[in-house]
Amino acid sequence: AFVENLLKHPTFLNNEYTTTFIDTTDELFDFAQRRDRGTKVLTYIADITVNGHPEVQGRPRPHPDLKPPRMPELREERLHQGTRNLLDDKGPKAVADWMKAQQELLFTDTTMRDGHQSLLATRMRSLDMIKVAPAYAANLPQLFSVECWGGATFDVAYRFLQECPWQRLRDIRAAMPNIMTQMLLRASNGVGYTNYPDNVVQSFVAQAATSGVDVFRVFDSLNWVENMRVAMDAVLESGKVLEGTICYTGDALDPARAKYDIAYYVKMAKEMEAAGAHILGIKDMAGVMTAAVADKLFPALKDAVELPIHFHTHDTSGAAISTILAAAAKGVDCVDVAMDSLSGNTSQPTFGSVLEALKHNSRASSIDIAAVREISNYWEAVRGQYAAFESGMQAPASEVYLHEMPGGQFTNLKAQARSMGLEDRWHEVAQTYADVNKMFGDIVKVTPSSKVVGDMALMMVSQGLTRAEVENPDKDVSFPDSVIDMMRGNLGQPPGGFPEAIVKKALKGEKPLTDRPGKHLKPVDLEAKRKEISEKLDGVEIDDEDLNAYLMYPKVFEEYARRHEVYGPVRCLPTRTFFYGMEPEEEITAEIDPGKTLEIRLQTVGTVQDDGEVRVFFELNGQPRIIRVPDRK
Ligand code: BTN
Ligand code: 3PY
Ligand code: ZN
Repeated sequence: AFVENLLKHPTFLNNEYTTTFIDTTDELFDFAQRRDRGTKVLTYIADITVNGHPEVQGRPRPHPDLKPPRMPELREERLHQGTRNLLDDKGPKAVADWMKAQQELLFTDTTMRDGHQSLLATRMRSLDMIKVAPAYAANLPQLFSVECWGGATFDVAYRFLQECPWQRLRDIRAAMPNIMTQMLLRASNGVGYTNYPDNVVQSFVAQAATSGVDVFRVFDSLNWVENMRVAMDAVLESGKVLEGTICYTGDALDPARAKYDIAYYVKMAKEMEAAGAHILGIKDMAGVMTAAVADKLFPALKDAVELPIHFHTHDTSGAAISTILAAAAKGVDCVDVAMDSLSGNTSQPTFGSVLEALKHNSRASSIDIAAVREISNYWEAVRGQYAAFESGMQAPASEVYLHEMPGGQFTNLKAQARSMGLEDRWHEVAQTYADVNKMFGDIVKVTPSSKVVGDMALMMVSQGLTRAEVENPDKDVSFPDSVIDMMRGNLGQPPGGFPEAIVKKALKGEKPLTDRPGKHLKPVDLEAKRKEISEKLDGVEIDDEDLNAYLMYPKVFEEYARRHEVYGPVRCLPTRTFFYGMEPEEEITAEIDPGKTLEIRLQTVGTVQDDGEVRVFFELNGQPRIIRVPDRK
């Protein structure tokens, strides 16, 4: 171990050592380093087997007869050229031109991002995605893109899944080299919940492009174009595809809500085109656009801009297919769908069913429906492993037109309500969410503005406060921090600003910002930050991906890195093992590097010793190993 430490030491490697180097360098004797990755992974399995995984405690378990997911057979040995080849060869403008030239409706599959974000609390692990990516490449080369990154997945990967989202991206990219990857980027909020300094946003976008993102869907949570420019310019700079995106809210045909009428969207579409977008994204995050609106909105947009249009919606109402068919009839170029077994309800509409509905239609797709079904069968088995994260939503609900919650928030807010003992008052929460929206001036509700509205609604229901009481200047109300932050202008400005009275009450007279929050944030010294986190982590090397994660989520990244030091590459474990540990006599294999496989057998779990530790007996590649873990139960 000493020699190993010596040979790895930077001073030694750089030939900068002197005769006193060994005597004065304590870390050479730090043999904790010796724990190899196999031992670390065994420590994780032992810990979960003895103590359980806190995230699945008390939740439904996967069915005992659940079969492991099996990747469909690959139909072609040589991959067909896809959109990614076009982007590489001819650039983003050529991709946009190609889209417009297609008669058939194009598709983005969202299963690996919004699908599980909206149905399984974003808990899907990388391994389950990477294993099926070759089948996408071989069997669905006509896909426009695969949305597999961004939104909430970045944070959840580090925070809850103990894995590196960048590695997920690189691995999917490598396994699916002919189809474009797509991410969701919250403009100045990056993949976080608050505005970041401009150079942090720029650095993040550049890294995402380098690590494998091809299409950036950029939106702002208040539809404030000013607040999108830094992120959009960074995408243009990277040479990747910029999907400048408008969030759809309300009912564009309702004269009582004239703020978000057709003219509003047309104006913003022109701003997206002027900002250099290659594609216009229409993001109906709650799934409230009806077919009647699509009939009017899309022709107006097509008239106003030359850009191809990419439509995203959710099926919370059960009516999303009707909107998609209307959009297709009006010339929308591409739509988002999810593989059947991870579609419907708060997720995207059902891929196979949309394909069937388009048969015999002028926009019919050349995608092989049988290939979609086979991949959906794979996802069905994957989904079964995540039973603990199912929301219990049993049916579509027209209530979405009342509350307008984004699909990705709905199940989350419901879980939050449950944890506050408010689950049986859900419909009140929904009504209050709608009231808060009106009180805030009828705003776009999407991460992070949707979280602010949700925080306020939960606070009001739990404290029994009505809208009138909150608005009453004589009643003392203590607002959630997120509300105060938004009223300060830290998420930017909605059209027309926030209502003065509520700003005044929340800020107690403090003056809000009304210009771009990023203008007030100092650029971050990136190399100083790299040094800072490296020192916190006892000198480990921080690469550019790590640095960008630290800039966005300092605490989450640091805690991930510390756990990584103890538990190693747990990403390679099967999902069942990751959440439930192992049974005595069970054997699993885990590929820790390409071609390097660990054969792990759990023999038995000992009893608790006097020191409060449990010994867990394994065989690792045939060699006996004993791992001691504390009993924390
Ligand atoms: C139809 O034929 O049913 C409606 C018109 C389709 C025209 C297609 S839609 C995708 C592509 N983008 C365009 O602007 N025109 C073509
Ligand atoms: C996200 O920002 O994570 C979303 O999915 C918004 O719809
Ligand atoms: Zn969505």
